[in-house]
Amino acid sequence: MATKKTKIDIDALLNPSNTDFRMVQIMDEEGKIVNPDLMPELSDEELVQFMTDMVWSRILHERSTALNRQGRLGFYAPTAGQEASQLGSIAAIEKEDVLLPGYRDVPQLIKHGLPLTKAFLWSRGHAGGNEYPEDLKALPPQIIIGAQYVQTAGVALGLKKRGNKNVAITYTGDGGTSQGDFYEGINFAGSYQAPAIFVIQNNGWAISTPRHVQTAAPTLAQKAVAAGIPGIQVDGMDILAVYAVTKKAREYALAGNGPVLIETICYRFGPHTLSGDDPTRYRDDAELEGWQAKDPLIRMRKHLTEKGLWTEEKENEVIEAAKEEIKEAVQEADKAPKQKVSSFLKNMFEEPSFTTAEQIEIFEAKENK
Ligand SMILES: Cc1ncc(C[n+]2csc(CCOP(=O)(O)OP(=O)(O)O)c2C)c(N)n1
Repeated sequence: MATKKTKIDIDALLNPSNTDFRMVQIMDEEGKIVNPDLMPELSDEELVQFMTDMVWSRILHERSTALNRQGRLGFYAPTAGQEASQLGSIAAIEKEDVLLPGYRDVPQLIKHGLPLTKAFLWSRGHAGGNEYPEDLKALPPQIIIGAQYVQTAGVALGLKKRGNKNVAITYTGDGGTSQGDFYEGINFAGSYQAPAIFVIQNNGWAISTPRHVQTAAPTLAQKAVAAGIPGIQVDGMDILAVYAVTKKAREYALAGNGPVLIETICYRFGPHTLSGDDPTRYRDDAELEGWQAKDPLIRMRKHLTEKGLWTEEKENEVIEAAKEEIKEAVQEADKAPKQKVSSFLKNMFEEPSFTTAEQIEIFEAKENK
């Protein structure tokens, strides 16, 4: 393991022989720029947009939690604590790039173009939540841990073969890196130099399994070595660092060098999902409080306030706009026609197989009674 005292250089880390897995950080917990050399070129408007996105996401998290408790939403996997990791990485991605999210990656999906109403329908298990706009380059969130890594290798190879100048990006958690699919995905993409960005959001826990029993490997980024691709660890509570690393990874992949594995060090403040998990049964308050002090919103707020780019009024405006947007999207979702079994079956294949066609016929006959 590299313990070099040299300055970190993201370009130097983007090398399949890289063995330096020190965490890349640009902005510390106080909002100070500690690595100015790594600071990406960003206008004031772009910096403000980062904060706006994170506040929007935190509100979406809070409202989703409340709506779930009221029985007005179904499945929800909390995102608080992971805003910098999620929104910093998606900000480095272009509209024509393909996103393959996991169940916790709904904010990225919405930023990539999924209407919020559809995200709510998906949460409710409504087939309409899986019917995507034609121009949205994304798959619905994957529930099978790690499966999206294999699919991403295939999508990225497809983009390369078609000569598209785009990447495929995917996300899994620390637990996901123990799955066979994780290794198969990064290995296959590496051997074909497929333009993929594989993000591991290491939030410390896979439900109740802590990171330290997930693997004996000191970092998850170093899993890239076996696949012959670069692996980089980044401070996942620092939106500037996540953005800078993902942007460079995208350029590296598009230059024909193949995939990159990025490990974002972050934390899930809430429960695993709202389907019965109680984190107080497996982790203590001190750990949570330690991570709350690293909150990505706090440090960005401090940074922007110091620069004269953010105020309490501005934040309140963003909060109110987000609440209004969510309220309207829920009302819209409420208007969706009642769920039909035949809709699910029709959503399965472009051309239904003989047996699926038969089932569609049976269910439609029942539904039309
Ligand atoms: C193949 C598979 N095995 C088990 C599960 C059940 N399961 C759902 S989430 C989860 C933990 C995943 O943890 P991690 O990859 O760290 O992601 P996080 O939820 O923390 O974002 C497990 C085991 C599943 N969905 N798929």
